Amino acid sequence: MNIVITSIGKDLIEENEREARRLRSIYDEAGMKVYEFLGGPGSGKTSVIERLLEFMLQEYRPEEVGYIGGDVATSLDAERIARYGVRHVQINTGGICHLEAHHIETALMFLDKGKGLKVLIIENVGNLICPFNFPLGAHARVLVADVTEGEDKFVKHPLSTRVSDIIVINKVDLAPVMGVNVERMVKDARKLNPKAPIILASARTGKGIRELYEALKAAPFPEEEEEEVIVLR
Ligand SMILES: Nc1nc2c(ncn2[C@@H]2O[C@H](COP(=O)(O)OP(=O)(O)OP(=O)(O)O)[C@@H](O)[C@H]2O)c(=O)[nH]1
Ligand SMILES: [Mg+2]
Repeated sequence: MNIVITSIGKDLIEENEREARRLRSIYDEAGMKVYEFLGGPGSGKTSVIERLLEFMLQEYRPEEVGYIGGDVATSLDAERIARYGVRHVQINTGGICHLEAHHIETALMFLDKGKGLKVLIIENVGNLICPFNFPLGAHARVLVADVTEGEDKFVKHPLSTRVSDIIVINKVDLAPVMGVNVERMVKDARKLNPKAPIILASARTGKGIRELYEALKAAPFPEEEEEEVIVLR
């Protein structure tokens, strides 16, 4: 038997979506590009961001780049990012498994209301489920999955795969040791999300990071058109 649960706190989600739309207009008015990184715990989100910063900082001054990190506890990720000299703030969510739009609004206060920022990177709490239901108004949502999580991650998390604008399959340097069929992962992701660029990457070797940076520059991506429903009476 397979029990399927089809609804989660609709009010909460709708309220967050309203707030996320408001955030998007704040970003746009400020002329700031916002990229959100999501994925399971330890998939390599911070490591990919660190590598990405090496490219970004060839184009932007450190004070033009901001980072907001979400984690249940510690400021370890923000401390890693601080080494790059960019503006940073860590949000500790306590027991909550995702960031919400109003958290970002608060965090922006600590980044001088986002003044002077050209790029803002948000790293969500390591979780492959909840964060995907709570958009933060970003111009691109980047799913970072990795080869050690198991080949079946995309099919087991179809919503996460569908709503992402860019899909990174990280740690490909470990694919041979793990005996993982990366092609199968690409095929599964492609079936669920026909549009998103799928990037094979390794934050360890630097593979795919330039490609990711180029893909981010193309954001924002056209919204998925709502399917028109015609009711015949
Ligand atoms: N071999 C290899 N290791 C990697 C790669 N990317 C990240 N790692 C390692 O994976 C571990 C987790 O990386 P993080 O960047 O902290 O992962 P994260 O997704 O930010 O983790 P949370 O924020 O805790 O969810 C670290 O030990 C990294 O050094 C990669 O491409 N290849
Ligand atoms: Mg991290």
